[in-house]
Amino acid sequence: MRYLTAGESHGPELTTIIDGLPAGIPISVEQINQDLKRRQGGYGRGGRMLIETDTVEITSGIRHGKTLGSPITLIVKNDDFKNWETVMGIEPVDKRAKKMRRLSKPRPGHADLVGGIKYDHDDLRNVLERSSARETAMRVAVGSICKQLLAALEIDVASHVLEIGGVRGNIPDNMTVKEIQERAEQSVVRCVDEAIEEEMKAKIDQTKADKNTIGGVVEVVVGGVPIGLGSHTQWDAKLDGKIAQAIVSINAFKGVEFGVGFEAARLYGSEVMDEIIWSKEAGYTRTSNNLGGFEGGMTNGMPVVVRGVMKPIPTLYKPLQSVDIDTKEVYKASVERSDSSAVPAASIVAEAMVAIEIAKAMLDKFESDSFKAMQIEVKRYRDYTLNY
Ligand code: EPS
Repeated sequence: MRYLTAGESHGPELTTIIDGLPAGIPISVEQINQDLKRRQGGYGRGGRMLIETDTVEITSGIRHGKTLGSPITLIVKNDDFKNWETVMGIEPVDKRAKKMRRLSKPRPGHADLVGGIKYDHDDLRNVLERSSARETAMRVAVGSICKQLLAALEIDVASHVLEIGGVRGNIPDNMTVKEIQERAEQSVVRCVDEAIEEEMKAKIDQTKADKNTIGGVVEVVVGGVPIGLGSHTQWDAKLDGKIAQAIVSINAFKGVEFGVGFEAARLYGSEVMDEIIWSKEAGYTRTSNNLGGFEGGMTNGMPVVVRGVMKPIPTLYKPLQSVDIDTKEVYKASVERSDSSAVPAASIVAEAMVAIEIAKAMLDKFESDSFKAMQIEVKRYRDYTLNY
């Protein structure tokens, strides 16, 4: 399975084509719209989300609620486009119109300056428009389809926020994937630790009042993953490596870890490795899950546990020093409308990205034209691993 996204933040629409899904996957459009809505929410979002009501339009690849095996086209309209028709127009415009909303003062931490130099743009808006996190709406739509495929194969995906601006919550050890998802859904900051929720909100409020932004840590947990997705045999076949790329590709993400992650550097081997046990009912499992469900780049049957680190959004209402590309004079960087924290929304994007990579790994291992055949093959394989 592969997919490409297209679309500018203030252009007419976002578009995606997904290719390579088997025929017969039951798809709920309502579920996709629900996931798009989840991404739009979260405490700390800015004014743009009041303008948009993201809903998907599907123009190919699905008929009567099921995939056809042909490419699926997804469209999400930008409602804000009506305010940007001249600025984002396709046809050439005169000199005066060219200057409208032109960006010449690159914002530190954004793609503006590097993209401008690399692509020789006179207007840095040409970079901003595509590097905007608006594009992640499309990834969430693709992720929603992948989650529906995974759910039909008894694989559940959940996401939550562990930390915002240094305020960190705790997650009880024994929570199931479904419980994590249910608890996160009830929280405006998507935090499963109720004791810390108010503190996170207060941190966001204070940051907004200070005209600043904050980042955080999000976690994705996947349960029901069969043993042996990915492969130890080649560097680029390791599934944890693919997930790492998928996470760091999310706008403003700077790091990724699995299981105990960076903490492993401070622990003894005896404290980190997950001991192996066997039972007739569950087959081979582990006494702990410090390695986040991966050994040798392959899933080991324990829940996949991935965390991503998001830097603060670089667009600040209290702008930092920058240089005007026309005059080379020192200026304060341009102020664009922004969110003070998008960490809760980013957890939904991370959930989608992990779901996409797990779905791709399932499709690689259980390649099939029809979903029914895939389901039979997955069941047969699960029986095999249980009896190994
Ligand atoms: C973004 C800037 C803001 C955010 C946007 C990401 O948009 P605007 O420039 O229109 O105010 O709202 O996020 C979305 C539009 C979205 O759908 O998540 C940026 O510069 O990355």
